Amino acid sequence: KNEQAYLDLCRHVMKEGTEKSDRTGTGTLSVFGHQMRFNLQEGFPLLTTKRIPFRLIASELLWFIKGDTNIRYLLKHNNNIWNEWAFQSWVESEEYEGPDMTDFGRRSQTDEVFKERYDEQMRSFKERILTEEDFAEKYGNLGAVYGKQWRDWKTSQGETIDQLKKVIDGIKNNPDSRRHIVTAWNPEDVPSNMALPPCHTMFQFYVADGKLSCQLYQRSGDIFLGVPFNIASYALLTHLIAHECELEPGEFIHTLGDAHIYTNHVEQINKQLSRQPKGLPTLSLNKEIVSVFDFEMEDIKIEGYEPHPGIKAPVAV
Ligand code: UFP
Repeated sequence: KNEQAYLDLCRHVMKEGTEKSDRTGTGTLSVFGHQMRFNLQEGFPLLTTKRIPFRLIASELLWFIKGDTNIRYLLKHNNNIWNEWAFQSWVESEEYEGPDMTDFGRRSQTDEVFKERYDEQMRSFKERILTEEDFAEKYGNLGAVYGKQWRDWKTSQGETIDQLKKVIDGIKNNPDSRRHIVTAWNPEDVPSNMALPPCHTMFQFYVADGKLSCQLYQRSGDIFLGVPFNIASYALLTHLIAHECELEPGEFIHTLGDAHIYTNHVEQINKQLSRQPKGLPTLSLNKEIVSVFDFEMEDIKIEGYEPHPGIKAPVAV
């Protein structure tokens, strides 16, 4: 039942979406403004119509929660999802002396010879981030990304605001408040200081009947590749905060701005839609951990996840 909201979105955009060009030049089918609701009491919303790598979602979320903005933490957890952004700053730097890597994202998808060269450079980049502290300090840091805005927002007075901690304190001490908001969209940092202007721009919590719900406003959603990650990530965040606040998880409400299917994902979407959803898995958290800031990967387990196989698709760059 729970996954249906996502499958309905796919069907809706395939049927009603407008053809729209986009930044990447790929082309999309798109709608503006869509809302999905996931009842977290019915299971954990990790899609079963294709395999989603939960481990990557969890380690990325812990990285945000810790306020870390350096890919070193991710690499230590064998998570490569933010590598390209850091790699870009390295290959554009004065110190980089390897082969030309201009437009590496696109070229590595179309040019086999280039791809080999790129893979080699990326391998050595990752190795250096992991083994050389100074190098990681300089080239592993992504700047004003989610972790920074959530935990270490810079004010005009030169102070910092820990939005995540404040919102957790608020949920505990004043649950009825209508101001439980965290924003990642910092106009001052968009776009010059940012690798990618935040896609998940702000979220709000709500407490009623002993349950904690969360609503996310996502300005832009790649329905096939991005959105399934985003659903699981915010569902996990809601569980973690509910755990610390001694509340039950309620609903995750996912509100999308520009919700799009890239034209080169249409075949994959159709394949996914032809599959029968299976039962949702459940999430289990280590009861000995109290604070969300203390969770590590081994404290978070997904149980009963038996999805259909993964479906590959090109990433729009
Ligand atoms: N995107 C997502 N979810 C994310 C993320 C990116 O769907 O968490 F970081 C997609 C949306 C869009 C692209 O297709 O990445 C970002 O491009 P733009 O900034 O032009 O919206």
